Amino acid sequence: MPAIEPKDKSLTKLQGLHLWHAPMSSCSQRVRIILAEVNRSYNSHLIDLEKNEHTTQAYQNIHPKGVVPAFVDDGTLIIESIDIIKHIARSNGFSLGSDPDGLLASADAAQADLKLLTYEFLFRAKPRPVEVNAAFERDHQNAWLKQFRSDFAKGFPKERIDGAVSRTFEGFQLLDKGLADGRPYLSGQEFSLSDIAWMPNIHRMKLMGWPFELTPNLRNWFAHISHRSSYQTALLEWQNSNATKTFEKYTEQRRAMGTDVANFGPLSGGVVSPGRVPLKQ
Ligand SMILES: N[C@@H](CCC(=O)N[C@@H](CS)C(=O)NCC(=O)O)C(=O)O
Repeated sequence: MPAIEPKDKSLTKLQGLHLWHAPMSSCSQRVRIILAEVNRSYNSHLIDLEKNEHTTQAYQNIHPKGVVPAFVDDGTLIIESIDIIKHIARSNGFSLGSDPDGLLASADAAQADLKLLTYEFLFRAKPRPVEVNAAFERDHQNAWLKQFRSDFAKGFPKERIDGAVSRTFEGFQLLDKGLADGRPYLSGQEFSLSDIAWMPNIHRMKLMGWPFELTPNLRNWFAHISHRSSYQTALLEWQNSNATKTFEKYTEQRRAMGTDVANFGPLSGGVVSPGRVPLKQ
C-alpha cells in the first residue's frame, strides 16, 4: 500500500519531504538512513511515543494506524516503512538490490517479531506509568496495537516469545547463509536498500544481547556497514543515551537471571554454547 489518501487534507498541500518519526523506532531509522544515503533533507516532525503523541487525533488523521513513520513527498502520503524507503530509493536513483522482493519483504515480515522482542527484552525495563497506559487505551484507535499493549501488560506467554525468537533466528540464518559466499552486502557487491532495510533490526537485537556469534557472516556484515556515516547520523545520533543505558542494565539483569533472549526458542538449551551447531541451519 504505497500511497494513501490522507484524512488530513492539508497534507496534500505540503511541499518537499516531510517525515513523522520517532528517534529510536526501527521503522523510522530505516527511513532516516535512506534519506541520509541519498543526501536529501526533510522536514522533521518528531512524534514522542513515550508521551503518546501517536494517540492524538491529529496524528491519527495523518497515519490511519497511529504508528510511525509517515512520509509526505510533495503532497503524497506514504505509510509503511518499506514502501517509504522503496519510494525514496526509486525517486533518487538508489539501488533496491538484486532481490528486493525477498530481502525487503523479509525485513517487513520480521517487524512483528522485532516489536514483540523489543517490548519484552527492552521496554519491560521501564514500564509506562498507569495514566499513560490508560490514555493510550482511551485515545488510540488501532485495535491491534491496543491488544498487543494489553498482552504485554499481562505478560507474553513463553511460547509466544519462543516463536518470535525462533522466526527471528531463522531470518538471521537465511541472511547469514546468503552472505556465506563472501559478498560484502546482502544483495551482492553493491550496498543497496536491502542492507538499509535490515540495519535497524540487527542494531535492535544487539541492544538486547542477541548472540550474533551464531551467525558470524551476518555479524561481520553488520560490523562492516555500521561504519557508514548514514548509520552514525541517522541512527546512532538519534539514540537517547539514558534509554540505551537502561536497556543495557536491564539486559545484564536478565542475563544474570537466565531470562535474557538467549534463553528462548532455539537459542536456549545449550544451542548457543561454543562449538554447537545452531538448529535449523
Ligand atoms: N509496518 C509498519 C510498522 C510501524 C510500527 O509498528 N511502528 C512502531 C515504531 S517502529 C510504532 O509506531 N509503535 C508505536 C507503539 O508501539 O505504540 C512500518 O514498517 O512502518
